Amino acid sequence: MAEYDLLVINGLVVSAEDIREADIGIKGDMIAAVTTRGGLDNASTAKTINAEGAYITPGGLDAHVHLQEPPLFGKGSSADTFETGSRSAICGGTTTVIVFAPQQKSEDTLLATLDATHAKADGKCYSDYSFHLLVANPSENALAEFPALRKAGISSLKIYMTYAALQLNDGQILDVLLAARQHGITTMIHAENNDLILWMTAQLEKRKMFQPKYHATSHPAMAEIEATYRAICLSEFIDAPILLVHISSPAAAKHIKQAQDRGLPIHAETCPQYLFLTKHDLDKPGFEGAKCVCSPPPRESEADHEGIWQGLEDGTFTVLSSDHCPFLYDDNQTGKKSCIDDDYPEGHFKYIPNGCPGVETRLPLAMSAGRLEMTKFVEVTSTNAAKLYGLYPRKGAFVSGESDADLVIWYPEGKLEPFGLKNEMLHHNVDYTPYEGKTLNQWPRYTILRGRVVWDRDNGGLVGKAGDGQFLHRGSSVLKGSLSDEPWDVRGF
Ligand code: DUC
Ligand code: ZN
Ligand code: ZN
Repeated sequence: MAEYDLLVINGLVVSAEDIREADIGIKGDMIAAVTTRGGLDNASTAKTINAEGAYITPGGLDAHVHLQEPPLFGKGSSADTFETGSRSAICGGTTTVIVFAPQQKSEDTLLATLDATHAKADGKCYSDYSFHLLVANPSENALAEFPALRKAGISSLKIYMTYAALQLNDGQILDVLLAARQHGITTMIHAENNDLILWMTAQLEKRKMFQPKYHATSHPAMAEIEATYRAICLSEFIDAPILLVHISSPAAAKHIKQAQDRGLPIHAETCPQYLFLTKHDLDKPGFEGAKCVCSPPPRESEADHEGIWQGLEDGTFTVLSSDHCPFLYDDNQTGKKSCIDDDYPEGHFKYIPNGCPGVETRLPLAMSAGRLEMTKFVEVTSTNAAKLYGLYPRKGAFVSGESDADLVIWYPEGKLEPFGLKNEMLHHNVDYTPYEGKTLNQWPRYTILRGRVVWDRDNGGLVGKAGDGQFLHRGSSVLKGSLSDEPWDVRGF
């Protein structure tokens, strides 16, 4: 029997720390050896991929993905199932997705939500996967389930400061932060000021301004700035680590950086829509702008993009996730057009389902932009998410004997002709991409999931299968957590 199942030789192996000319030996699901170039020349193997001149990065870890969700943000429901969304992920180099398991406000339990989400995903996924619990009702019973969630391999949850169906008040946020701190859970926070959004929406309605572009007007940067700062204050008060999701505004990022510089456990996420889209994309002819409606919305201009890139470069942003939140465009029941009815024959921005697809395009867009150092690219698209969400070094790394053999092999520089992105090239179940026509010069040549080639762009494309993906039981974050080991105590104030 061969020593290795697969060798990947002659590549440039990139980790979050360095780039090395190295050869990789894979046995079963795992990385079994990483040697200097030529170090595996005499090894026996079932198969070899010669990656001459190509970067090899750890499989992408997309920690912000919505699949098979019921209506939460307006009337729309997810266009992607666990099957189609995870299929799209691997075709774009993402081997692990962490998907939301949404509790409804009417529900008093999180464990039932977790079970129901397992039932949707079981046996269906092309990529590995886990869940963040989305807590809409932090009742006593729900909070008491946190230890059981940890036992079930869940170490993160998301809460919202906006949306009627999901919003928690500040007292409820404190309850969640305290319980999360006690049980080593990371709290992800959607930070926008709900009242400011409602007030701006009323101003626009008075003036009969209903077009998709007014979604951006109704969600101004100030709503994000205020709520981000408030979330940081609440986190500091409890001494509980948080991750601020989908940050779009450089001014909000400044609050985050200041908090980080003070040593607080504040982590942050941004997304490609805040690097490649602006609010002008919501002002396309007719209803087309609805394709780019998401919250927070893309901001003003390239100066905002620049601020976000800088936040990635200087470490303000821990992760670059997709916030893949897929809705069909041309569908008036579950999609973007569900906001068109007799009252609003041309639609109303406040009823447009919030979200854009992007799980497949996240890595190619960031790679093609060529803006990040390769080590930084790996850090923010894979390694840091693995560290924060309790999957390191199984994911996000090439540690022999410890890491799963999840790899992306890119095209050697100059080997892929630049091309215009078309939705028909993608593998999601959505009838558009917000990045239609964008010129890309990179795409994964191969995606390898636990040692098996699942995407072979030049030879069959998608070669993985539904069911290849496994549920990942997650442990604790290894990034900065609570500053004190002592329990939070009211007598400390
Ligand atoms: N928040 C998300 O994280 N995704 C889609 C909509 C939203 O508000
Ligand atoms: Zn959100
Ligand atoms: Zn989201």
